Amino acid sequence: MAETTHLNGLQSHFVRGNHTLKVPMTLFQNNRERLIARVKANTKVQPTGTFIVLKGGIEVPFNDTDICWPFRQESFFQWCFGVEEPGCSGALDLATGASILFVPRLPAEYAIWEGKLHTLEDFKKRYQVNETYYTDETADILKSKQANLLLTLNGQNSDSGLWSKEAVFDGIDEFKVDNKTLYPEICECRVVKSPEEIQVLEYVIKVSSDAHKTLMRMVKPGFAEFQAEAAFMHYVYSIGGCRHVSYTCICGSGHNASILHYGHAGAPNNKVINDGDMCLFDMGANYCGYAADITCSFPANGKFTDDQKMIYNAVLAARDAVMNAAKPNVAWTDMHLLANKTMLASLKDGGLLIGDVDEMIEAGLNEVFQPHGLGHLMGLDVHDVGGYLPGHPERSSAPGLRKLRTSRILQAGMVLTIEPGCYFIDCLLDTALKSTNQSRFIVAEKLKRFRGWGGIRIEDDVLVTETGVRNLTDVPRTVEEIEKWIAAGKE
Ligand SMILES: [Mn+2]
Repeated sequence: MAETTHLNGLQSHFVRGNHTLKVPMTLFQNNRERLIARVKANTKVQPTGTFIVLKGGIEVPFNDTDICWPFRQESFFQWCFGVEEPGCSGALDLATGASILFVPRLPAEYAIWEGKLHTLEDFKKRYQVNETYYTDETADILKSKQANLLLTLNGQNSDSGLWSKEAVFDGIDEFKVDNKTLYPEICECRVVKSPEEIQVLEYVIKVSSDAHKTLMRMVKPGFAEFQAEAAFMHYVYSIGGCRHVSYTCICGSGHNASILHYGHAGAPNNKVINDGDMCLFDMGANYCGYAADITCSFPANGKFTDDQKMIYNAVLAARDAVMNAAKPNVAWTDMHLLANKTMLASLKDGGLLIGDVDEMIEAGLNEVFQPHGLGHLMGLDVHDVGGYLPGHPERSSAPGLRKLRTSRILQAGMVLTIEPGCYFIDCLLDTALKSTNQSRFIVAEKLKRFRGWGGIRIEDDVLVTETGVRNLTDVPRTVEEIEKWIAAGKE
């Protein structure tokens, strides 16, 4: 109680209520220490007089209006400082490890809209940094600390192609700036999760799993896709304190399950779910910046047909094969091919394909049925950084593999999604049937049954351990488990 008063109502951890996870600020302190140690060990930079400078996210207005999108902190800055407010920046003294947070100097009248303005001392205690100043003091403070080299962040995100926002401030031209060194090192740090980060990921993945399970029982023919989206968002916020989801909810049913990014503005989860539809729900909450990314595929009426079972089990076999084979020193590209081969072999057993599975891969048939990668790194960003960094395997040009968001060799501490899928996408099937090289594997008569059928994806979030992977996702996965779970909900 005394502490709360002393902190002026501010707390020194991230929490949303009495029942949500308390994330200690030591998580970010530990990240900063890991970064400083890595930059010192891996680069030729002289620590004395060198400061890492990071820019936090800023408010983004709706077009030309004075209303802003709900604020989401910039991920590199979040990783280092865990700061909730926009417009901040931070510096780390490479020689001493000291952390400095710069916050905007807000006019006194902002208290009318934002409530009592926090002091520099409040921010220092709230975020457990060594020093706090206003952003307009950045150059003076760094000069007073004899800074001569600033390491700023300039790098291209290998998923979006967009560039990070480099720190700039009035007076920066009085310093030497190196914007090349930092990016690969901080990305590399973000690839391997600390025990404290894993706790947050476990939490947000558990909340998201529970929301998916609740939805499986809620959905019935006649229910609309957007109601599933609404129920997920309500669950993760009210139960888990997750104000944001990590990406737009994908709530496809029937044919829509074959649209990889269904739920976008032009197709906003607005179909009514029919009896006989498969649902493909890809949804993940976000807590303290950390993402979950889970996909469940299940029959809307709770009972799989034989066709649904055949396709579902082909995808499940791919998922199980990867779950059992993934471990440190294994190449992610090999896991992708393992998943593809396992799935194609099952589709062959099911009578949809004929011929040799290795030849199917050579012909690129794997990308016809699964036109996306097996999975991706996950952390503060749902498609997390570090997928393609110097010193690691480059993107493959082979069908299927070229879609991967990373080709890395697995290492303990990575968190990834495993998300094989099988889809019946008209434009891809039309092209495949026209290609003699691909059509020779397809039983066209059997395929007709699956036109407009949709698709299946099974997506789990896993942690790479010393000996294998630990699945952090907790939802029913086999046909029997799903049918039992839904049936029990009806009783
Ligand atoms: Mn994913």
